[in-house]
Amino acid sequence: MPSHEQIRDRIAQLRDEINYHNYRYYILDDPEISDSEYDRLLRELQDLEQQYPELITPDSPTQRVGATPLESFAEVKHRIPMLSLGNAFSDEEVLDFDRRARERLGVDVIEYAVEPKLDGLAISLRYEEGVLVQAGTRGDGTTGEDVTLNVRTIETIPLRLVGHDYPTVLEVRGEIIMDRAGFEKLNQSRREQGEKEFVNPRNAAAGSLRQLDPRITASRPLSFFSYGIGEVTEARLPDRHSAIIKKLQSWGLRINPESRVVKGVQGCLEYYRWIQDKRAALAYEIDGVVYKVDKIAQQEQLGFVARAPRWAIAHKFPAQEEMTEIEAIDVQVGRTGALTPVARLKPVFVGGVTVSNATLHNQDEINRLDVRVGDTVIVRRAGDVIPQIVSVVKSRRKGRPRKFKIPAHCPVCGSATERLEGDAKTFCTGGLFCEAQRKEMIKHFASRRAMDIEGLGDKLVEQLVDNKLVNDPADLYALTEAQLCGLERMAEKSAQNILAALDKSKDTSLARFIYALGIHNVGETTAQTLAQHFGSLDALMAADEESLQAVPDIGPIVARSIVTFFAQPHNREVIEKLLAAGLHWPDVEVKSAHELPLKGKTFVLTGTLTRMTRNEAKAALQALGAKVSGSVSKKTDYVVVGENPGSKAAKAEQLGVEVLTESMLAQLLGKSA
Ligand code: D41
Repeated sequence: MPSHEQIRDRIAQLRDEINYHNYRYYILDDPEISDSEYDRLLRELQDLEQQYPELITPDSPTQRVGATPLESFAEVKHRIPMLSLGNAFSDEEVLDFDRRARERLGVDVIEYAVEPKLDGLAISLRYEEGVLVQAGTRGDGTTGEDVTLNVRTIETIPLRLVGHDYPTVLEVRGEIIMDRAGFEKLNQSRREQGEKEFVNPRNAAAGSLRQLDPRITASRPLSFFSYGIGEVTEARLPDRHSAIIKKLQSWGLRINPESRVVKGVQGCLEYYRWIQDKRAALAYEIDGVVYKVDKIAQQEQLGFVARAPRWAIAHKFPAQEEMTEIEAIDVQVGRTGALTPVARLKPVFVGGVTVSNATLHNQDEINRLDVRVGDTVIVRRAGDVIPQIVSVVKSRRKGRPRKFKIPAHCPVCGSATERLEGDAKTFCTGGLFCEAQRKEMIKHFASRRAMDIEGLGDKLVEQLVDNKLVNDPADLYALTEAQLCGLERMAEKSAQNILAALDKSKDTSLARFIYALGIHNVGETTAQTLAQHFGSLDALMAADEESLQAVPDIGPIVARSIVTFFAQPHNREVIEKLLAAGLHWPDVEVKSAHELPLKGKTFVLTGTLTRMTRNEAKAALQALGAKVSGSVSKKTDYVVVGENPGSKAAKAEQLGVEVLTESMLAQLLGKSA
C-alpha cells in the first residue's frame, strides 16, 4: 500500500507530465508521445483523483469541464484596460500611421512585430502563481464578463503555466477562435440535428463562449492565440514585443506561427501581401494583419490616444461580407440541363470587387436560407470563389414576399423540369431540343458509343451550332457539302467524309439509338436492357412507369426519367425527324428473361481482346442476359482471358473459376472464330 505522501507525489508528477505533453501537443505542435500513452497518463491521474478526491486541485488537467451551469456571468474589471486597435483600409493609411510614428520618435525606420489579425473574440487570462484564476471578455475594454469556467475547457489554454520563471501575476491577452474545419463540423452536426447554423466562425466562437453551461462550451472546437499582455507583477520582461510573445510561448501559451519582425513600413506592406496570398490556406479566418512597434521603449514613448495605442494598427483586408438586396432570382440552365438559381443583387463592393450575382445552388439551399425576392441579404466573397449568400436579414423583410420555387418548366425551352430523389439539382428534360443543352446533347448523340458519327468531333459540333446550321440532332442528317465547306478549316474531302459517316450512322441498333437520345440516367447498359426488353421504339415510348419498373435493373428513378423524356413533345418531334431522315435498325427479337441463354451467369473480362473491344464484348454478353463484373470472386462463373491478362486470371485459377479464351467467347456469342 503506497503512503498518502507517495500518492500525492505521483499525482503531482502525473500533472507535470500531462501539462508538459499538452504543451508539446497544443503549443509547440510537436508531440513527444502517442495519443494512447497520453491517455494512459490521464487515466491514471483520473483514477487516483477519484480514490483521493481531497487531492484534487482546480489546476489539475482533469478539471477542465465543470458540471454546473451558471445563472449569469459575473463582471470582470480589467485593471489595465484592454485597448482597442485603430484600423487602416489602404496602403496610404498605413504609410500615414508609420510617418506619424517616425516623426514622434525621431527615427528613420521602425521595426514592427507583425501578425495576422484573427477574427475571433478578445480575451484576458489571469494567471496567479502560474495558475489560471480568471478569464474575462473584453467588453467595453474596462469591464467584461467572467467566462473562466468556459475558458477552462479550451485545450490550448493551459490551466497551469509551464516552467518556473513566470511572474506572480500574469495577464495574457489574446483571441479565442474557431477554426474553419471545426466550424464546418459544428454546423454540419447542427444541420443534422435540425438546429440553426452559425453564420460564420466568429459568431460560432462567440456563441460557444457565452454559454452558461460549460459542458456545451467544452463540446465546441475553440482554440486560442496570445498576442499581448496586461497586468504583470515584479518581473523583468524582455524589451521587445516579439521577445515577450516568445516568452509567453515558453510558459505554455500558444502564439501565432505566422508572426514576424519586419523593418519599416515597406516590410509591413510586403507582409500584408504575403499573408493575403496565404489567407485561404490558413486553418482559421483572419480579417487583416496587425502591425506593432516592436521596441517597448518606443511604444511607451508613443503612448495612446483615447483607448488606442499610437504604436499599433490593424491593416484590414477588404470586407468579405456586405449587405445588399435581392432584385430578382433567375434560373440558368447549364450544358447538362441542370437548373441553377442565381440571385441578381443590387451591386455591392465586397471582397475587393463589385458583385451583382450570387449563386443559390439549388432548391434545398433556397429553402435553407429561406431567401425571397426583395430580401436584404449578407453576401460573402472570399478569395476567388463565387459569391455566396450567407443569410437573409429577416428583420429587414418588407411585406410577405412569396417563397421562391425553381420553375416546373425550363426557362430556356419550356420543357418540364424534374428533380429526382437523392439529387439536389433540378434538370430540364428537353434534352434534344433545349438550346442551353444543344451542343452537349449533339456531341453525345454523335459520340462513338452512341451514333458513332466519325469525324463529327466537339469542335465541329460547336461550329455547326454557332453557325445555326444545326439545332437538333436530326438537322445533322440534312447537312449539305456546301454548308460544311463553308465552315472554317473544312476541306472538301473532310466534308465528304463527314457526310459519308452520317449516312453510315443511319444503319444502327435500337440500343445505340436509345442511348444516343441522352435520357437522364439512361446509360449504355440501361439502353441495351430497354432495347432487349421492349424490342421496338414504339413499345418503349408507350411504356408507363409501372411497366418500366417491371424490367430487371430498372428502378423508379430511371423509369421516371424515361417517361418524362418521352412526354416532352419536343423530344418526340426530334425523334420523328430522325426516323424520317432514314435512321433504322434491325428488329430486335424480344426474349423474355427465361429465354436468355446466359441469364444468371456472371462474367469477368481481363486482358486485351483482339477481335472486339471490351465494351463490345460486355454489351454482347449482357444482350444474352449475362452480368459482367469488374472483379473475380467465388460468384464469378467465367473469366474471359485476353492477351496480357492481369491478376484477375491468376485469381480465377486460384478460385477454380472456369477460364475462357477469346475464341471460346466468340463461339459462345455465336460468332465464327
Ligand atoms: O488577432 C487579433 N485580433 C489581434 C487583436 C492581434 N493580433 N493583436 C492585437 N493587439 C492589440 C494590442 C496592440 C492593443 C495589444 C489585437 C488587439 N489589440 C485587439 N483586439 C481587440 C481589440 C484590440
